[in-house]
Amino acid sequence: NCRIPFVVANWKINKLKGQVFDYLEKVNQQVPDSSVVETGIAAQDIFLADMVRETENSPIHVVAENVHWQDAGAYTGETSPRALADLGVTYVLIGHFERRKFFNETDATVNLKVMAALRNGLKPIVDIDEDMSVYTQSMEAQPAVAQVAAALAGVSVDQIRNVTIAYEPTWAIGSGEAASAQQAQKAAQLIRQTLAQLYSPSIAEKIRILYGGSVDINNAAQIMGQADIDGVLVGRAALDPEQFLSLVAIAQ
Ligand code: G2H
Repeated sequence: NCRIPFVVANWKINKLKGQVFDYLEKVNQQVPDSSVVETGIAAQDIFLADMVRETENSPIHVVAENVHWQDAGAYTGETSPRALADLGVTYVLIGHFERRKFFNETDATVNLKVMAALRNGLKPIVDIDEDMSVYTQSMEAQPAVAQVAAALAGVSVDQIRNVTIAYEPTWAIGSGEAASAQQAQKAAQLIRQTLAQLYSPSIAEKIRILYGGSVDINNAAQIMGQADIDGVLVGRAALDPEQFLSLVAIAQ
């Protein structure tokens, strides 16, 4: 396929300032050009300005972990998509499972945030959970495909090429128990079929689908080897710069 692999580290809220600089210094010049593998690091807002500056001469993309749905206004404590784009942030995670679980993120707010990101030139990485009702009954991986349509409501054919989907089965997040490569592939295939219905098969072929949930250097090759999986969103294993570089090497 024509999709460029994409490896995204998600630091969540686990780094301190000194560690941010140290990590970037270690990985900045070690990642391949974005035409080979795209790389991104998602971090807390407080680090994004430093990260944009530090990665100026590196192919690494700076990724925000969340964004507000209004461009500006009286929304104390939120982060404006316009300000993120202005800062030089490229991508933004939207609707991560932890946002949905701990911060009342809903399909409706996810959709508002996706639209806000696209309107401001940020590229959303939209997280899709597992449909737990199916999983608990059958142990069959089944992405919450309704979340795909809900998240993308109003996203035009022109805009959809800037969207990445990340399938993250709830039970695999931070648990040390990743989906099997087959489960991940089946879920990604279902998501791609949903995208084909929403847009067209040829458009669906161009949209990247990542897998996330306990990815590490031992399971990444198998997972990324699947036909419909175009990369990984990695939490714990990507806290270490060497491991991040190993994951990027696996994606090549
Ligand atoms: C899932 C993932 C990164 P981890 O949240 O988004 O984290 O790799 O630690 O399961």
